[in-house]
Amino acid sequence: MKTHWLSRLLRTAGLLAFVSTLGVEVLSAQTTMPPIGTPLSEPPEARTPLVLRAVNDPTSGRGAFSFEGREVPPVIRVSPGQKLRITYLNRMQVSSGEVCVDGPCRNMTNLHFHGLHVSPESPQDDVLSMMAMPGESLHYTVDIPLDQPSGLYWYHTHPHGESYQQDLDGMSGAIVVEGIERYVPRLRGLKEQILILRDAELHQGDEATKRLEASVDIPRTICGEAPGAPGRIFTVNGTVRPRIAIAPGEKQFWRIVNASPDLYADLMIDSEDMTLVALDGMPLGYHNPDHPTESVRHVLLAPAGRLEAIVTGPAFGAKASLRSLCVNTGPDGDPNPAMVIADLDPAGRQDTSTRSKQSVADSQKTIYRPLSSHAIQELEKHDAAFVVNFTEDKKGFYINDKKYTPSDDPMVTVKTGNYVRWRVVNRTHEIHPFHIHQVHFLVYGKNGSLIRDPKWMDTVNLDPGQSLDLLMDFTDPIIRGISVFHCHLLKHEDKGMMAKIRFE
Ligand SMILES: [Cu+2]
Repeated sequence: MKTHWLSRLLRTAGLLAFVSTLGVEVLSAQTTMPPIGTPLSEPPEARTPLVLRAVNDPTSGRGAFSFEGREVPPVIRVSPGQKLRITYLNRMQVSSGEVCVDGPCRNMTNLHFHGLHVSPESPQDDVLSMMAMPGESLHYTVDIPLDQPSGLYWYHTHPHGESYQQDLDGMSGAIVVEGIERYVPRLRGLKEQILILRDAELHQGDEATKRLEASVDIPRTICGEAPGAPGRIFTVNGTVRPRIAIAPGEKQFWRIVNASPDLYADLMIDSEDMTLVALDGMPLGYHNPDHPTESVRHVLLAPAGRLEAIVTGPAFGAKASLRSLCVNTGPDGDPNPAMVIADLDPAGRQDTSTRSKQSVADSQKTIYRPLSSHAIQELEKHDAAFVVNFTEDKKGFYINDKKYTPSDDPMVTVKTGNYVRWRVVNRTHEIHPFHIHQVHFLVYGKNGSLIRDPKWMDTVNLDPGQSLDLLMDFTDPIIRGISVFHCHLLKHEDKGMMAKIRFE
């Protein structure tokens, strides 16, 4: 987990190599991180078509997305039924200064559109055959279906063996599929805040780390069973602990993506419950038209998870923060302490220009896909059609005793057109988030018992020893071809906790 000394050495070496090849791609150096308490910055927005570059930051050597000349990944806004066109240029260095699981990173890259119900074949959400080496380019044309649930999705790179480092470096961004106001009309006119959680690395023993830990109020006592000191804290849109302007009593629509490769966020606002509107991009109302919102105290967001909720500004003088509670990652896990993520600022100045965004999707028909409890009961009568076992040992991470390699055949073949029951079992001593590309699933059973309030997700956490029963939505005939499911702790994915699935 900790940055290896070799990594730092190679990073420096890579930087020198890059300096000697300057002129290939002109870059502006990434500015240093803004101080604590800086107002939340809003990422730039992009609409299709767009050009995204993968580059190495000239100062740190880290991988980064460059958009319109700045190293700030855009929020991509699309409407259901649109084609998302992205030209993705790999302008990273040939020799990397960073270390991936099998040695120096090769700086190969591609894009995954996490949560979108689109084809896994080129030129769409294909992370297997689409791969750009430095100097190469990829051209994505992704058909967003008309019935894509309106909500928050995200894009990130997905080259097997290098996903972790690129994601940790911040090669990710949010995607908004517009039209969620159709499910919850009172969202219209609310100020929207998009919060992208990424990581700042801690290096134990140095003064800067002590200051960073103190600045986000990490308790001195160890939480959970994982040994050692924490290796990360969260940033929001690139800042440690920003202030978010929200007037007393004001309602805002917060859309939060956990883009960290391995930190969990158990999110809570200390002054109030949040009104949950969507999880993992799926509006609650999409399957449950009678209950489009739900009051929640805290929500666990595994790496890759998203939460969309209405938040109310605290009274003047009241202190309120968005914080993550301690997550017990298990005895073999990594420390995931409680920390403050952002402060709510009732006196903050607001930019009112971003309120009430109108989109084509507002006038589209609202699609509902309720699944009756009778239908669910019928599906529950059958045994699981497929069982995913997560295991690990000192040599690697496995699904059903198999360590992934790119030349693998699919581990499982499914016929599209049906809901199918799967079971996922965690046979390790640490937590793992299960994710499958292109598909949402209903998490309806835990350790053999029914969950009272099942939720549709695309990434779900499993505690050590736990089994979850999932109703996989394989009904969409668009999803044909070979795709993957994996642990979304990306270091585990890089080390083999992934498998292929063939959709027929
Ligand atoms: Cu894992």
